[in-house]
Amino acid sequence: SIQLHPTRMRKLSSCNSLDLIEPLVSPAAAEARVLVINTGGTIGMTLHDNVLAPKANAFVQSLRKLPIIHDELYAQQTCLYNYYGSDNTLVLPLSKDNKRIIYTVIEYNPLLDSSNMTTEDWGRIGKDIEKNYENFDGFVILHGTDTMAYTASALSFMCEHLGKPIILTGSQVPIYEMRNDGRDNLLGALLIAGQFVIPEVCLYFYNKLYRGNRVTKVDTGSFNAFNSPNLAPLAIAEVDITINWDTVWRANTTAKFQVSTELNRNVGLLRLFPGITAATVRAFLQPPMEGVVLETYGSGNAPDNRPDLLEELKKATDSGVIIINCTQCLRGTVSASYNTGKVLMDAGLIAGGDMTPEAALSKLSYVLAKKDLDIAAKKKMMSQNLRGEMSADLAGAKLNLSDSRFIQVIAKSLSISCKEELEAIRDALTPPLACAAAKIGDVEALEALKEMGSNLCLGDYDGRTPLHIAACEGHLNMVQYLLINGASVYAKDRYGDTPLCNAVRFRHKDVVQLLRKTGAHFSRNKLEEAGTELCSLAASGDLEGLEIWNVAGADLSKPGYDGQTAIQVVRSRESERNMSHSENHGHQEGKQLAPQ
Ligand code: ASN
Repeated sequence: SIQLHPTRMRKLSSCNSLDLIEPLVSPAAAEARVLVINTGGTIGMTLHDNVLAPKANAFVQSLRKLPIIHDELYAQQTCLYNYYGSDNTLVLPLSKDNKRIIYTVIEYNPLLDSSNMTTEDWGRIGKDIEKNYENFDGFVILHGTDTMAYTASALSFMCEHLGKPIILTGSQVPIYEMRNDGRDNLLGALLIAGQFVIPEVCLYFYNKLYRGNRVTKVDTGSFNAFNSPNLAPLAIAEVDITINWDTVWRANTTAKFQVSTELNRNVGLLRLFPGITAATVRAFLQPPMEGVVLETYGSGNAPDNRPDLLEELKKATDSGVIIINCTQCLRGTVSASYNTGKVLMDAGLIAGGDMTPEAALSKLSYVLAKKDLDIAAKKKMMSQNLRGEMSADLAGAKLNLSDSRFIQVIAKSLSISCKEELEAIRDALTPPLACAAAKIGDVEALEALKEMGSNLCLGDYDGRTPLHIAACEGHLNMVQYLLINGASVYAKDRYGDTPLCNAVRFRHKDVVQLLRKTGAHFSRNKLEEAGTELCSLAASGDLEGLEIWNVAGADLSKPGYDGQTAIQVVRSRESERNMSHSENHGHQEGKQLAPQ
């Protein structure tokens, strides 16, 4: 039999194509939802007068006809259009991991060649994600390649406390052409956004997933158009999709997701070149300029025999302009190795580490817009690593797996010595060990596992993460520890349960509150289903149960399957109780039920 979410199953009765249902739909295929925001770019362009320009209202229709991108039979069988109330919701064929990715496409008007993108457009994308955050597991932004690295960088800063994947992609050749890279890019982005909780703004192109604020466009004519010179890809999609979990950026707060659309536009990029005049530099640094990325030579160098030039830079930083020193080289970092670099530090520039100019510029724009910070705080923020946009100065503090006694002992007993095998053992062993530590609330043990280089967000064989376990057990400080060490509130176990579901089930109100504060929420389906569960709690007079659901975000006035709400059930129970009370001449005490 087909197994759909019960809500959609029920709605099948209102669907005409009921007779189409056959056991073709894989049983127990979990569904994930992805929102696709189409902003434009080559992927949806056609030729007009021999040049490419965006074509409106054509994209979804053409996707619908591509069987690798849309499974029409499944859509019919499961009444997809009926349920989502629009025909811009499509579904991928079943993934290798038995997942169905349902995606809804919204199209901007006008669609833009990305050369036309502005900071307002970034804000619009951010707001749309924020508005739809709770209804989707991940987001795919279709975007032109020309300024995609800027948008990806900007969104990475604007999206504060992000817990779900946001993946930008596009193509070099329109999806309407026979040979194109758009189909593969879209498909890869959807599969990753729907199946992996990578809480980052990413860019997916030519089989690779990159951190969005690390990329730059390097090729106008190759399908392999992007490069992330200073950070290895987060994932590679070849025969399998391999996620490099050690590189994935992890949450370190218990704050809720929000998008900051305030951006300061008085920023600029200035590239040094031999013979640049002081007048050029002075003109560039005039008010209203507030922040500049200076693209310097090599490891952050500038002429040290040009006092006129250095004087202009110093005057500007003294008057409060923030100047970031980034290298013109594609790869590498600025460092204090030469006198020609030191003179820039003396002139008040801030080292930009290995940030791309795109990342440095959008970070300036984001930081300078923070009205509640003074200039010193803004400068400090600019030199800090906010979203993985720059490499931390490890100063020899690299984790060394072979230092770990525990893994060494196991490796020895299994006659294993090479690094890859050691890592494989670590990865196989630590998720269940971390879960065991979470079960008994042993934060120290988790700390030790973390020091071993283990990722505390990985799930065990059932996809249950330490956060799930700690939520079940009600270990509040353990939950707190995990959240600030990268655990995801959106992790789902094999039964589709999140830590929030677990905390509600085992009635740990304080844990529910903390998870909610961090942005945890029930899925739309779960909230729709909740009515019946709430009514049954109400019918058994379980007020504590009702309260915990309420704290978790459920709506107590949501009707159950028979149209009654939990509140109505409580009331009718109460009046029944009163009646039997008076029938029994007030001699019998009923169960405590009256809501306070
Ligand atoms: N000009 C196009 C754009 O950025 C280039 C592309 O998408 N490949 O919108």
